[in-house]
Amino acid sequence: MKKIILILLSGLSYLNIFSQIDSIPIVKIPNEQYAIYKYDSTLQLDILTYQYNLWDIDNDKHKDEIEFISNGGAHSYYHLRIRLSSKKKWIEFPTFEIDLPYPHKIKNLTELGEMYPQFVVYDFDDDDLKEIYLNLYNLSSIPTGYGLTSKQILIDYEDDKLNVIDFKK
Ligand SMILES: [Ca+2]
Ligand SMILES: [Ca+2]
Repeated sequence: MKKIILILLSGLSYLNIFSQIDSIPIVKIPNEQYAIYKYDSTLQLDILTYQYNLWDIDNDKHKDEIEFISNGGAHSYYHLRIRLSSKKKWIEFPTFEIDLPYPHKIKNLTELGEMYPQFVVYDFDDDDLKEIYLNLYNLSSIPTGYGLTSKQILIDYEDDKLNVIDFKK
């Protein structure tokens, strides 16, 4: 009888532990107001995606869409894609990966060397148009095919297209 009571009690405390775990608040997603989950049929997972519709990169007075899509891994990193309002077509940058896809506001260029942000939208060349700066996370290699020599890059809209160039101070 004693044994049965003990088993019952331990069962109850087991349940109790679970109800406590249940009540622990889930860790908040950073920059939550820009985050959505999108189902990826290849990975068969809901994938965290950051959607920004805040800046006019192609200077047509309409905001452009900038997305960072998670790889779904334990340490998530996110690749970039952009849809300019003037083009209506997604431009994919599958090899441009960062792990902190949150826009970092800077007041001047020296902050880039002090804070090491990964994603900044700013007018870097004083032409009254904003460029996209990325400090790529890619661990082992610089993405090929763009003529890059650095992981600090600028995506600059010029001559009716997005140009990817090395970031130079
Ligand atoms: Ca635009
Ligand atoms: Ca500019």
